[in-house]
Amino acid sequence: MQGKFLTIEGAEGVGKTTNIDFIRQYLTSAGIDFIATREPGGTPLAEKIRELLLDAKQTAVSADTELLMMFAARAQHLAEKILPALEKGQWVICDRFTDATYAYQGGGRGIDTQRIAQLETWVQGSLRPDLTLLLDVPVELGLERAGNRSEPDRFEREKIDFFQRVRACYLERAAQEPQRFRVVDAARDLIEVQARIKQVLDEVIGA
Ligand code: T5A
Repeated sequence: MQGKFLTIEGAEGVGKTTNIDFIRQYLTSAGIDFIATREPGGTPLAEKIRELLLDAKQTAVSADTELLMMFAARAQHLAEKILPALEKGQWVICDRFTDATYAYQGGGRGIDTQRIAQLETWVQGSLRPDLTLLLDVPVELGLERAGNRSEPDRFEREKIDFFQRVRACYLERAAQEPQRFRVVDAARDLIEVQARIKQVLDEVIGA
């Protein structure tokens, strides 16, 4: 049986890493065989592409270069890790996937959605996530949470209106595909956020 493909999305500092730890614990205790991975990255080559993409010293990256590097990393990640796991029946929990490309390179950088869709079909064929958890917080709160951690990477150096466009694009995609997306109000206390995530996972396991 093919495993399930779950992606976790949201703008900066929404709590993906924190809540993926919770999802790992939940799936382990439910006896589900899974791998957890991330984008950009997830394999040695794709992690090298990630380093280049996030490097704050790379100040002259064109939007198209950024887009193609995201999909280059994704093609490797799919071939080497995601597809083999799904074929073995494992669940794949992925911290960001192609919705992030629509949100950041499409909404944020202004690249035409049709061009992203062409690359999506080329690289993924018909593969789409079974379920996408969109963690949503007001941009200011997300940046404040992210800012408390480490030096800003190349994306985190963007201005607030870039992240407003990213968030708007995510919410628009969620509204367009309500069967696939579950939007979680991640501005709430962690305990409430995780109760909602548990509800969603119970629903998926029960399905
Ligand atoms: N990107 C990626 C693209 O542009 N296109 C693409 O196609 C893809 C795949 C790297 C960058 O790549 C871009 C987008 C990104 O800019 P990333 O590393 O996943 O991707 O990006 P980040 O958003 O920077 O991920 P982070 O790991 O930095 O943030 P998280 O995981 O969302 O947040 P987390 O869990 O570290 O939480 C931040 C802080 O908030 C606290 C946590 O304890 C932590 O201190 N927190 C809460 N506090 C109070 N209440 C809650 N409910 C809380 N939840 C978390």
